[in-house]
Amino acid sequence: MSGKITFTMIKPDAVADGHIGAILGKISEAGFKIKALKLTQLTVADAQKFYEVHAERPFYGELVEFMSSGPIVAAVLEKDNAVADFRTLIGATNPAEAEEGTIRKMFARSVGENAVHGSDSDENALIEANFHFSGREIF
Ligand code: ABT
Ligand code: MG
Repeated sequence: MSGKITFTMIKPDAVADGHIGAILGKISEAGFKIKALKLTQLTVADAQKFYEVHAERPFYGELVEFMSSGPIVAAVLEKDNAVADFRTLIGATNPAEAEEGTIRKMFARSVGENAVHGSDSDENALIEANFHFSGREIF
C-alpha cells in the first residue's frame, strides 16, 4: 500500500535560476495537490540533519553547503502513489540521465545541484514534512 503524501524542496539552484513558478506549474499539471508551501532557507545544521544518511559520502560537505546556500521552496504534496509518482516526475538524480520532460532534465544544473528533492519512502515523506512544517501549516 502506498501513501498519498510526499515532501519536496525546490533547491537553491532552481530558486536562484528563477524556476519556482515553472516547477510548481509542472507539479500541479501532474495532479499533485499542495498541502503546505513556503519559501525558507536551511541552516547548515538543518541541511546536515536532513542529509545525515549521506554523512559518510564524499559529497556530503558540498551537499550541505549547497543546500544551505540560499532560499528553497518546501512543500507537502498529495496524490495517490505520491512518493513514486513524484520521483518519476522529477527524473533521475543526475539530470544528464533524466528522461525528457522531467523536472530535473528541464531545470537542474548538475547531479549536485539538481533542482528538486523528492522523498524516497512514505515513512521519510512524513518525517520530512514534519521537519519543515508545523501541524497548523499543513492543510
Ligand atoms: P534528493 O532528492 O536530494 O535526496 O536526491 P535523490 O534522492 O535523487 O538522490 P540521492 B542519492 O539521495 O542524493 C542526495 C543528494 O546528493 C547529491 N549527490 C548524490 C551528489 O552530489 N553526488 C553524487 O554522486 C550523488 C549520488 C544529489 C542530491 N542532492 N542535491 N542537491
Ligand atoms: Mg534522496
